[in-house]
Amino acid sequence: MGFDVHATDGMARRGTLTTAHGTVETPAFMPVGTAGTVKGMMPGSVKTTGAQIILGNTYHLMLRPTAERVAQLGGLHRFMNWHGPILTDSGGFQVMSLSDLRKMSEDGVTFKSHLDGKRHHLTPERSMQIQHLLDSNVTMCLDECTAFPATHEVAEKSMKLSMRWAQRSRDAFVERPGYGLFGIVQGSVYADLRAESVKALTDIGFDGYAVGGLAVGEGQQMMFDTLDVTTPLLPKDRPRYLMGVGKPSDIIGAVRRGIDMFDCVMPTRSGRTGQAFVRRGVLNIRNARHAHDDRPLDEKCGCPACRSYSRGYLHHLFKAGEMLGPMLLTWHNLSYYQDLMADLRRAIAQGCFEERAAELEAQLLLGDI
Ligand code: PRF
Ligand code: ZN
Repeated sequence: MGFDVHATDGMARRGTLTTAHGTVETPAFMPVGTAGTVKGMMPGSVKTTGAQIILGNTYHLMLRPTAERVAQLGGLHRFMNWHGPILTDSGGFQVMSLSDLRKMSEDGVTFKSHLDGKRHHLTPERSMQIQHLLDSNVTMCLDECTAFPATHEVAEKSMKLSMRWAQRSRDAFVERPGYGLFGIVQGSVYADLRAESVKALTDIGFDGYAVGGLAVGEGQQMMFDTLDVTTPLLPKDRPRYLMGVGKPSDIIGAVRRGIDMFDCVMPTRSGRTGQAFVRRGVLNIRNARHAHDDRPLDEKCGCPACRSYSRGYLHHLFKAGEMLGPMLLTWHNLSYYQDLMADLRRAIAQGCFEERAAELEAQLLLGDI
């Protein structure tokens, strides 16, 4: 797997990630396709928004339809008809947030499926095997996302377990051209633990480095402060991925601090409930003030929801419980996120990142009219 940095502006980087299924321009946003689908979107439509890579989940796919079934049906790309790059999360984070009766041990995590209550055991080795069966281009190490808040002692123990699992993940990962394995930095909000985690991972050596354990309730300022003591320690020639982030302002602030990749359910999940991201912030299309509004969601957006439909119509779809409403808002929100990333990439390439970032941040604070 290749990664080239084409331009830098301050700490912000403009790069290209090369995989067996195509290239990804960074900074990049990965739409979440948890269960083998970006909810409410056909893969061709996801591509139309500008997405070049999507995220899949070990946890969901191992439970249903199982990794072996996906492999038998030609791998995740063919199974879901997305032929571009795919990154998969390793499962640990989703086990902690979704499953019942979790039990951590040195070996791995035992849990009961949220679907049928069946017991499963996930180890670093099994997570590598599952992501291999899925044919994931970017495999993530199995880690433990330390809950927030955590004492220094608890965060240290948790980070050290994740580092031992990172070594086991590295040992079990089957290398292939155009495929890669990312390590995940943990250590909660403690600078010394983050530094120790970076050292442990860079000693092992990975194709990319994720920052995990953030966006778990610490707030934007503490997340930025933690990035400030983490990204400067990461190798400059490898991609950096901030897991599960975030709001548009989180993304702008993290790109400013040297992050190259993001994923978040926010544009898809909030689209399904009627929340739309627009240049001046967020709006809820279910609000009565939109009922008689003939304007598009966002004048500056070229997506189908904005090109062909009024806010009044989208409001009607949500009030009537029509499935086209969530579909159109998902399409719009993903387009918005991809437009934002393209805007940031252009600004970095042109050497005007700070000016553009400040403009975008100011616009977000205006509020929708
Ligand atoms: N680890 C993994 N996946 C994640 C996280 C993590 O820490 C987060 C934290 N925001 C989101 N997704 N493996
Ligand atoms: Zn739109």
